[in-house]
Amino acid sequence: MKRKALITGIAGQDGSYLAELLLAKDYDVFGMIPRRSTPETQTLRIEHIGSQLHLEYGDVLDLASIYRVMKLVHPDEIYHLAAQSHVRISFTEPIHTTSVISLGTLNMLEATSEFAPWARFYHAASSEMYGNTPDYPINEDSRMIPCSPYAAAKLQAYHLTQIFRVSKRLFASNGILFNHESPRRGLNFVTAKVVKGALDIRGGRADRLELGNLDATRDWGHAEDYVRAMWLMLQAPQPGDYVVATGREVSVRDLCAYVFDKVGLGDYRKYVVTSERFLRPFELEHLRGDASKARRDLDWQPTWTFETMLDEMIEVLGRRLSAAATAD
Ligand code: F7E
Repeated sequence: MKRKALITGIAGQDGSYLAELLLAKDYDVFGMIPRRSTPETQTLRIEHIGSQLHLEYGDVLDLASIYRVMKLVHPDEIYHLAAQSHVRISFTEPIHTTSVISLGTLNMLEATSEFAPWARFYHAASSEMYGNTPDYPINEDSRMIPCSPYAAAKLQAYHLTQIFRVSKRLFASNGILFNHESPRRGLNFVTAKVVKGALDIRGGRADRLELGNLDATRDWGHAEDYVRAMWLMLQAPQPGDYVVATGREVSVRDLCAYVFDKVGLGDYRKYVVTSERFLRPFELEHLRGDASKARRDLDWQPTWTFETMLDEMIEVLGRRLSAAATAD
């Protein structure tokens, strides 16, 4: 019998890589997709996978729809990735962000304990939960001091996952993933924005790039490596919480320097300007993770570096942009 996996947020960056990984491991893969006003673009990241995927309409805020999907699928593993995942936007849409993340996770946990209590449950927690913690580099025991509505909601969902682990005896794990990127990254996250911005300038479609805080640092890995960690967490003998990170910290400024040089534009300072619009009302300044526990207990380690990840983004986005320019 094939194992069955249910993924919420399957149409996002991580959902698409995870679906590919699970199909390669011979799972039956089901995805829960919310009805949106732009169905034409909603499944772009998973279109290439085709009919191997089973997609069902369902929304994490609609408990009845989750019940229906759970009863239909009878999943062995549940990967709960759905969220409003943009930190700055969580300041402008705090109630929506909090509902989708906190209540959405509670709904998924309730539905799991009601209809699939045998299933192994993965919750996509986030390094944002640590905020500007003084405990550095960050591991599972570092203090969590969230500094955005997004982070506060993730912290609640993280605790709910732990509470269901104990009170309902669910096999429920939290993956505390640090930033992870790829050519499938949304264009309003900083890595993809910088890569696209530099390519647009090189192609004559723009003459400058507006960014926010250039001094922030992040621990950036590749989404393909990070979805493998999600799967490993659900194969472990016991549920738990795991930091997933590379251990290397790079500033937005150095990200710009690398990308602008790589595409042949030279010094990024000729093109990058800072704009109030992209500053956050409360910034998380620095993030660097210590993934020793994942290395030790899950035998996980990253295979991509910051540079190889960006090189791939530059190559794939470059091809996509020149195909679009030719189509014009
Ligand atoms: O920002 C700075 C910004 O939006 C990274 C999400 O996946 O990872 C992600 O959250 C840094 C921040 O990601 C711009 O202020 C400067 O310091 O790419 P980002 P994020 O906020 O770190 C965590 C782990 C998640 O869980 C989230 O879901 O870059 N920055 N200028 C900018 N950021 C953006 N987006 N745009 C700028 O113009």
